[in-house]
Amino acid sequence: MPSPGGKGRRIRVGSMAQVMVCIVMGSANDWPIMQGAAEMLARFHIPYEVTVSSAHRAPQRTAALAHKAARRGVQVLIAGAGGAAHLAGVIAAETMLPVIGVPIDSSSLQGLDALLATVQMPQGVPVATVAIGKAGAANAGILAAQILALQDPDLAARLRQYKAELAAGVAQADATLQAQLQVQHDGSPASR
Ligand code: AIR
Repeated sequence: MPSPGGKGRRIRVGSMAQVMVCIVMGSANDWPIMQGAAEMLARFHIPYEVTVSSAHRAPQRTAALAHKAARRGVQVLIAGAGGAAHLAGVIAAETMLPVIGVPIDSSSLQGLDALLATVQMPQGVPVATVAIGKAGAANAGILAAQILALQDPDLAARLRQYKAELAAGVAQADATLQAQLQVQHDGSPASR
């Protein structure tokens, strides 16, 4: 797994030349959370890139990134930021590509600020906002995969397999729990 890109550089991951998803973070310090999105994209064999841009500290870089994304063949943008998290919204204002926003719990308000800043977009400029933090980052990767799977049957099959594994995990957890409860029940004085 790469570290996030430095000045003007983007780390590109995937065997195909064409990057399909661009992960943007407000700070390199967001990477431990946003890595969850990258891991999901890698799991589904989706070529992606990772870059840092801040809606506040580098507004021109952010706007340029959003403007160029579609021309470069990117199909989905994932934007993660903490605090006054306007990154996803600013990117959504500058592109017609779908934008998924990940609120990062990096501030003293533990991500509630980022959630509200990301989700409360005005009518006309949607951001698909996921949960705060790690689960949200992973879900952003899955949601991007689901969007791309509309045009890619092989990817859709990989997603179906993932969902089947999720369901099997729940069934397995239940079987383990039932076995534990049975042992407890058989060992209790009342059942003897
Ligand atoms: N941030 C950076 N520019 C605008 C915003 N909202 C966010 C980053 C990070 C937090 O501010 O996304 O979660 C703190 O950034 P840093 O670089 O100070 O650690």
